[in-house]
Amino acid sequence: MRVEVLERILKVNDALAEEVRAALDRAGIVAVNVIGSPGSGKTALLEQTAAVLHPRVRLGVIEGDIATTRDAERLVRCGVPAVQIETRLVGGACHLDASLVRMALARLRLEEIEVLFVENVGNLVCPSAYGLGEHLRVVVASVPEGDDKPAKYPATFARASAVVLNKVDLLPVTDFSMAAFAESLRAVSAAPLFPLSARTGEGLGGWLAWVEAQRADWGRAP
Ligand SMILES: Nc1nc2c(ncn2[C@@H]2O[C@H](COP(=O)(O)OP(=O)(O)OP(=O)(O)O)[C@@H](O)[C@H]2O)c(=O)[nH]1
Ligand SMILES: [Mg+2]
Repeated sequence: MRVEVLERILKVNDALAEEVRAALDRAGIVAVNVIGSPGSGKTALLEQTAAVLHPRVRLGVIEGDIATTRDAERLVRCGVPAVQIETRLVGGACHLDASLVRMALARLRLEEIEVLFVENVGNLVCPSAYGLGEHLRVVVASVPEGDDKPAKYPATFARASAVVLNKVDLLPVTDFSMAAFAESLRAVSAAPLFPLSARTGEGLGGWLAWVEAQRADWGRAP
């Protein structure tokens, strides 16, 4: 019974996600669902991305959190149009869904956006099952979480279009093995891996080039 209910919820979500994707396609926007554990550095990555790319690449951000508007405020301070979804106002879900994203889209001027990042609620499990109408998924892992995360959360990593490994500035003070992480990722995914530090800026270049390439492939050509 519970399985049937969940399947019905996911089916309704899938239908709404198709609507969202159609609206994004009409607007020529490439949308990226950003998934990762609480504190892995998703917002920090978006801040660094905005600092270099925006407004040459016109970014927009939908922020998902259970509570607070802090992350959207951080992006607004970078000059990026950003809106916050607080799931505590609609039941406290541990992930975004397509209906929430559809509502958030109505608060953005789509004609001013080329690449839309949707930062999901910090969680490495639940967001994986809920499509948001995005074109691409990025998983943001980080060094302090340990090098075994792709092996322990395979479904999330398997659906990634790209994987960011953040906080490489902390490698010297942890027992994190880059080789072990890369090996466990390769067992479930062929997605490109971008090791970087959103704090020092080390390694950001590859990630930024990937974002620009997606804009050219999916959205309006530069
Ligand atoms: N050392 C180090 N700290 C980082 C780096 N990136 C982010 N942080 C720190 O990690 C903490 C969490 O960063 P956020 O960007 O808020 O993480 P988040 O994934 O958006 O968190 P939630 O939205 O709560 O899930 C902050 O204290 C950041 O300053 C990094 O590359 N290196
Ligand atoms: Mg955040």
